Amino acid sequence: MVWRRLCGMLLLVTVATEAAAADAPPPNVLLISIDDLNDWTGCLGGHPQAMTPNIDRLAKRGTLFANAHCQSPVCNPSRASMMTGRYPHTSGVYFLNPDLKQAPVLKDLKTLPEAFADQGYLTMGVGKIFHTGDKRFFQQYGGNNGGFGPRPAQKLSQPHGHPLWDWGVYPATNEEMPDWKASAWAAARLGESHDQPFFLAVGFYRPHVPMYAPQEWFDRHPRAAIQLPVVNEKDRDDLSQYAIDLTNREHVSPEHQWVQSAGQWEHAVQSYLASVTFADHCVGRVLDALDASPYKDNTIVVLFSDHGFHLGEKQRWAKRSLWEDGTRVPLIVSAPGFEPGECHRPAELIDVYPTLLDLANLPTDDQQQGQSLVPLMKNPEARWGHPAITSFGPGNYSVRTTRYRYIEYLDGSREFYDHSTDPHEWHNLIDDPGAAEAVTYHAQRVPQKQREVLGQNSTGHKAYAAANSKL
Ligand SMILES: [Ca+2]
Ligand SMILES: [Ca+2]
Repeated sequence: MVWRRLCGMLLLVTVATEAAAADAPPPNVLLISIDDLNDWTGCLGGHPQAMTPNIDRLAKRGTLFANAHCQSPVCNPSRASMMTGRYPHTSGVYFLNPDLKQAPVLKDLKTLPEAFADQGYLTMGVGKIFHTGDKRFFQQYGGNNGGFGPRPAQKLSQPHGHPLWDWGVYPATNEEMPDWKASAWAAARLGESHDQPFFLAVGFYRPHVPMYAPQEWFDRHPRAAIQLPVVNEKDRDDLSQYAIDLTNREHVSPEHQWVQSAGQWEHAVQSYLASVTFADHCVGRVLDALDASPYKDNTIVVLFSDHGFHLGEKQRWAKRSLWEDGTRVPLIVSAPGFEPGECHRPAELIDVYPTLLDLANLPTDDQQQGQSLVPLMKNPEARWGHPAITSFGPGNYSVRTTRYRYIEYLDGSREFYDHSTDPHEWHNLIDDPGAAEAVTYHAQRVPQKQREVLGQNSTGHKAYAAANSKL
């Protein structure tokens, strides 16, 4: 009898605990990825004509990490790192291949959506979240809907070079754009009733090349009024030949000299701005669907881009650099119960995984190499001893702190920039006696253990080999 009464009491306690948990349902997660978006957003101010009203409104309701950086300035390693919580120098995935499942260090790890699935979440994805093969990682996957999108029979603006490297007005309608379809798919999922918490990831392909978008997005950025990025013609004079080779040789992006002489600089900048505004509009369609849903007040929203992009700065184009233009990314985290804010402490994309575990009250993972950003969401001025580390092949590292950037290359050449006086990183202070102490502090934060390069033959592998061939 006593035993039966005890069982009855235990049952009551269990029921009561479950009822309490049901009162505070676990938060949903909406993860929004934008491919190759640098700091040309309204909220980051990287270009005075950037027009991103939807990203800006998300920034106003969350924490804008205004000093956030990728772990690699290339899609595949950046995303493999973020989605597993391991740095490229830990995994050996430094460049466009191999896939994370081919890397011995990563292949058995739970990726971010899989970690949520393990905890009872419904995981859904659409578009580009991982570099490729997204459907492996989600319970429901809405497809890539044509990836980089439809292309005209003939290139519009750059007749030579890589098939994706082009820009201009194309196609005629928004409905033909894969990002439009992805936003519709995500909006439909947000319009459904789910009986478990969800993790929904939406990956947009623009502004990645080809920088094509319908006419209406170009109309928002008239070419005649386009402002070019500020370029200092003497900028490269204080760089090593290795730094120039690493970031220019064997690349598939156009030479800056060609872009200028062909009269295409304004057009390419316009096309990037138009592509960004289009992608932002697709972000808005998803945010509108969230706001119209019952999930509005119980969903964590994270928006990020996988790396930066040069449009002529340092007289070069595209990604694959360790400079601010190559590493700085938008990163916004909006979560129920947190005050909006702006944080200038260095944040890393690798921090997103542990941050989301923390915000969703899921078990922490000690093997994660990033840090939960929750302390900075509570207090953006909090002390923070974690610089942002970016690599581009073993031996090539950038260390970004609140004020400075330190770069160290495989050949031993180094750079040091003070962002409080030099936001464009024009003046290399590495030999400035006044900077010596700060240089030492940063140099000590360069990773000491690093894996060999995995994979072969991608643009990054080739640029790395070309720079190293002169050593
Ligand atoms: Ca990318
Ligand atoms: Ca310089």
